[in-house]
Amino acid sequence: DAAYVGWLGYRHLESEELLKSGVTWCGRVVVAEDGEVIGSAVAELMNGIESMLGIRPASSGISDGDYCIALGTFEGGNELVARTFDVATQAAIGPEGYAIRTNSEAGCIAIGASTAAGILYGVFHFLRLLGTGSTSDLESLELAENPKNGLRMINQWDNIDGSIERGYAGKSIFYLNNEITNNTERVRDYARLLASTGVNAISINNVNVHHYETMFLTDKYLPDVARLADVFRAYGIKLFLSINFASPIEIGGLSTADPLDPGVREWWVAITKQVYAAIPDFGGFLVKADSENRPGPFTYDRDHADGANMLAEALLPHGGVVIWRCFVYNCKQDWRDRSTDRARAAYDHFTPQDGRFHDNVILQIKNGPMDFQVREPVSPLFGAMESTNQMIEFQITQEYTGQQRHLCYLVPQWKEALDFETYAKEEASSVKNIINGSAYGRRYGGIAAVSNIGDDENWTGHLLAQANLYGYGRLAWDTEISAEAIAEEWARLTFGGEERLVRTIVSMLMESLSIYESYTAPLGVGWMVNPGHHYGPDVDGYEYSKWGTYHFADCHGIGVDRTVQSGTGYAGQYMGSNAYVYGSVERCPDELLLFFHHVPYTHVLHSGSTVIQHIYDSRFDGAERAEQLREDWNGLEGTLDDGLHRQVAERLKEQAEHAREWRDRMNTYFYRKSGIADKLGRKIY
Ligand code: BDP
Repeated sequence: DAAYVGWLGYRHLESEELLKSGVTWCGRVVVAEDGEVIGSAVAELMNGIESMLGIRPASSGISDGDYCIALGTFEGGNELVARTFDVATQAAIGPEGYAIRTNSEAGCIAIGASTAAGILYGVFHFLRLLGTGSTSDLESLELAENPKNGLRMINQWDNIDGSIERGYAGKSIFYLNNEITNNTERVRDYARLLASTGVNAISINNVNVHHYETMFLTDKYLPDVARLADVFRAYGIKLFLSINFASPIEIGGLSTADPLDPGVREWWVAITKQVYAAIPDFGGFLVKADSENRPGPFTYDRDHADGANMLAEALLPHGGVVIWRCFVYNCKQDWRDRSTDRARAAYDHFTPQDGRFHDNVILQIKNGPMDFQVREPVSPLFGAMESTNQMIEFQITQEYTGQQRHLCYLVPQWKEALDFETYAKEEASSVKNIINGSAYGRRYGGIAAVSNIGDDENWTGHLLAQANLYGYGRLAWDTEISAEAIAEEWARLTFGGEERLVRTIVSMLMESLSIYESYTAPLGVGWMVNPGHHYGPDVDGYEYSKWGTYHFADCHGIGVDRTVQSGTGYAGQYMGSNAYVYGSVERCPDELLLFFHHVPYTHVLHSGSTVIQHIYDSRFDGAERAEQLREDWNGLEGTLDDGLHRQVAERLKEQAEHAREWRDRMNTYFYRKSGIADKLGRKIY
């Protein structure tokens, strides 16, 4: 099924020229090494070539003198590879990188790397070149790539009962009825999809670890976890587990989980050893502690460095890492004291501990200080801990961005976060330089993101939401590619190269985030969603609850004062001119105004419009543009598979309806609060 194979459908090539060149060069695959990952690479290459070019390549250990593709590690004994890449090229290729070069003299296209994983990524790159038609012939290929980030990770929020926390595409592909799946076929297909984009790590269970998942560390589940690790290993992907900080109590029979208690520490050492006995290349632990009712070191009056270091010591002898989440805040607070502003929490908790975390601890920080809203400023924690490994966490699953019922291509949002200048140093200190470790010379770093897949036939519920999964992996590999280039690659690979089709899909994707933002939460307001499930508008749903999420709308104005002078002081957590810009009502960019400032409805924006008029305009405009998305897609009928067309058309129809609901609920609310009419006299329901 076309939706199931996604961007790995390897559609038959349309360009005659490329087809001809492909048939010339791809008749034989020469590979001198074996091993699981190389095996995956070769299988993928053979299948991809067969499907795109219509020829099944021969495969052999040495060349027969005719044109071929030669694969191998530089030292792996493939003579064609060894002689195609000079010493300098070889030296420039890191552990997961690769080089691809057409060597006309030797009659081969060589894909060389220093490891098997590099070969796998090189093969996927080569197949992508063919599939996107971004090269017209294969005569003169010459390229080399290394990933920009060490860890390129996916976090599953799957539970052992088969449900997925914040999942919008069916049930888990990993679990069913408290058992780990036997359907490794589907897991393998997922591993292929991920590896093709460059992902190299996965945590397979929800960060909220409940009783059964706590037992993943025990004999009850460990053999099955190891089976999953086997599947991922063949695609260069390391397996991680989310752990329960209270495991020593829950499954160890101890009376405490105090990280400084010697018995607790020994328990972690022993259980970790057991995990490595089952999975020798196990990645490590992902931890959500002292957050949203999860246990953690605070119970014992210890801090997060104490907790993380205890686990780090258990993992160190095996080469594992602790990924410690910074999503730590008090979810039972009220707005009594300004210093309890939820936006401040991660920075306030973690910066004082800089330098105390062991070298194999990485702090995983959500892109924004709150929780994956459509618009948030970038977390001020990035760059603020010089002696600590940091990585960024994105949410591919569209919890607050339309739950895969609305189209919302998130790559532009992630890109903006990665490009954000922190001013932590004089130069090269944008978020991407912090998290890749280069700014402070840190050993570990990277990106993680919460997956958006389930057991729906098309993986992501909304077919076009596949672009977010694809885009995430590509961006994690290369933070420099543009969101648009990624969208185009994805569209070509998934739907073929028909120009109008590609253009339309790319432009729909590129518009979608701004459309969603404009009918839901313009000006950085956030949180006006239904509490609990987070879908659809609710004007005051979170306003009088204790989750720390407020908009403070009254009859005079709206927004949260986070300035140092009169507000929560959050704006002061930023460095350099960021603090100044965000702290100033005049300078703060319009799209974040209400995140940082409480202003009257009549406040005039940089755009020249007032806040209240912008609230109306953007909702009217957003709802109209959502309708336009639907029409654009409808105009594509007949240019792609009917079934695929229909499933997206249905979602876009629902989106257009719900966008109108957003418009009407929000506009009515603000009209009643403010008493100020729409300048254009449009009907507000
Ligand atoms: C929030 C989700 C919640 C997660 C939490 C987290 O609503 O389900 O458990 O984030 O990241 O976005 O831990």
